[in-house]
Amino acid sequence: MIVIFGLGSNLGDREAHLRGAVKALQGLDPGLVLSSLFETEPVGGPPQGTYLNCAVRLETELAPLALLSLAHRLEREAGRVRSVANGPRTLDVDLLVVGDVRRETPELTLPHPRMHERAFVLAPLEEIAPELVPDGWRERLGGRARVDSEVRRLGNLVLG
Ligand code: PH2
Ligand code: MG
Ligand code: MG
Repeated sequence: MIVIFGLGSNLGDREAHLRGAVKALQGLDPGLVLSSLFETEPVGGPPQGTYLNCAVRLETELAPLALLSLAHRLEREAGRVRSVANGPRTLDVDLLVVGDVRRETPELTLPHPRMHERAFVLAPLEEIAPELVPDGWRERLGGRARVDSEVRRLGNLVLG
């Protein structure tokens, strides 16, 4: 199944945290597709530094809850400490889409319920999986002046 993860970091060596997560996910699918890197203004939460965000697309048959555990493990490995909601974090790994799976359970809702509201998710998603961005959502990326003030494309994450 096609799986999409959204990745974000706004604490410490942001690129290194994202790089570590992408490399670990390459273990699941060496053919993983990585979006550009975006610098984005924080949405919600307390005042905090800007984020680096990107998204990956990969192919795997792992079940949704196994993918969620993997996401949490990667966050722990990056030293993430959970304190305030939407607060600063070394690494955030969000499971956005797992094939055609639709589910709504306390531990996991798919597709991610707020992904269509967030330019920091939509901009990378549009690059790696445009077929998953319905036309109605694409309008959010159309108003360039507004979107450019929230997300700025930096180029590629260097995996080294
Ligand atoms: N993640 C959040 C809350 N706010 N803002 C930006 N720009 N990027 C994020 O990844 C992000 C956020 C909660 O996960
Ligand atoms: Mg998130
Ligand atoms: Mg998260």
